[in-house]
Amino acid sequence: MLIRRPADILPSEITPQDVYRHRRRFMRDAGALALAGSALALGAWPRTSMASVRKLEPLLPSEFSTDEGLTEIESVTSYNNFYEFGTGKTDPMTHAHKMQVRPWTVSVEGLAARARTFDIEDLLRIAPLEERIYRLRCVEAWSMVIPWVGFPLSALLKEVEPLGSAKYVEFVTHYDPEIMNRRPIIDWPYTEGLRIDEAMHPLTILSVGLYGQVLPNQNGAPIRLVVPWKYGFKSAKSIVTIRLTENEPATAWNKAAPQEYGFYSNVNPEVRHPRWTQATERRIGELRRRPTLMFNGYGDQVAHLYQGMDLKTFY
Ligand SMILES: Nc1nc2c(c(=O)[nH]1)N[C@H]1C(S)=C(S)[C@@H](COP(=O)(O)O)O[C@H]1N2
Ligand SMILES: [Mo]
Repeated sequence: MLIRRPADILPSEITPQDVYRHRRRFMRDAGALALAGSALALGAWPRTSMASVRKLEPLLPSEFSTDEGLTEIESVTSYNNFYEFGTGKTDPMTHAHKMQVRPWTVSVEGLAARARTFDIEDLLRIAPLEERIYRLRCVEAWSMVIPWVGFPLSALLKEVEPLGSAKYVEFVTHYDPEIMNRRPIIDWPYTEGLRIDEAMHPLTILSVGLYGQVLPNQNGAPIRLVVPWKYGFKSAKSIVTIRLTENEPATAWNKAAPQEYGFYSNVNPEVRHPRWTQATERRIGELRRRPTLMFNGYGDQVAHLYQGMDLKTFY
C-alpha cells in the first residue's frame, strides 16, 4: 500500500486548521483505526480534494448495520476499483483528486412526475444521514466492511414521484476524458442499473461519506450508490444522472463482457465467474478465505425480490 510520508506533502495540500483538528479528533475517537498519534497521521489520509475533507454529523445508527470488524480506513481509501482513474488498485487514490466534486448536480430524470436536477448540497438534506456498516463484496472475490454515511435511495426517488411505468433505474456516472482513462476498457461513461423494487429497497443507499467523513474522491465522491447484496460494480461512483426507465437499462460491465456480468449481479456463491469461483472471498486485511454468503449475507432482507426467478439464468 502506498502511504505518502509527511515530507512528500506540499504545504498547499495541508488542510485548513479547523478541518485538521476535526480530523485529529475523529481519528482519536476512532481509536481502533490506530492512526492517531502515529507519525503517519498527516500523510496517511490519502489524496483527495482537501476542501471536501470534513466531518459529517449528526449520523443516525442503522438497524441494518453489521457488527463485523471494520476494514481499516487506509485500505478502504487506497484499494479501490474506479477504472476511470486506472485499473491498478492504488490508481484511484493517486489520481482521483483531479476530479472537481463541487459544484455538482445530479439530474433525476425520465418517468417521474417531478423529475428535476438536484444540487449536491440539497441531496445532503434529502433525508437524515445514517451510518450504515455494510459488507461490500467485489466480483474479484475480495470484500470489505465499511461504515458508509448515506441515506436511502428511496428517499430521493420518492421526491420525484416515479410514474407507474417506471420499472428500472439507470445510473450514469461522471466522465471527463481530460482527467480520466481514455482507454475503452468499458464504454464510458460507466453506467449501472437496478430494477425499481431493488432501487426502492431500504438497504439501497446513496452514500456521501465513510468513516464519518465526506467521501474521498477515490470512493466515488460526492455521491455513489451502495447496494450491499450485489457485487461491488453495481455500486456506481460519482453519479451525475439517475434515470427512471420502462426498459432494463444497459450496464457498462454487461456490455463489456456479457458472459461474465449479468444485469442482476446478486452475490451468489453458486454461480461462478467464468474465470474464477465466487464460493469464497478474502476480506481485505485477512489472510484466510471465508465462504461467500448468498446475497452477501443479506438474504433475509432481499431474497423475496427474486422469488420464482432462476438466479443462474438471471445472474
Ligand atoms: N464509476 C465507477 N463506479 C464504480 C467502479 C468503477 O470502476 N467506476 N468500480 C466498481 C467496483 S468493481 C467496486 S468493487 C466498487 C468499489 O468501491 P470502493 O472503491 O469504494 O470500495 O465500486 C464500483 N463502482
Ligand atoms: Mo468490484
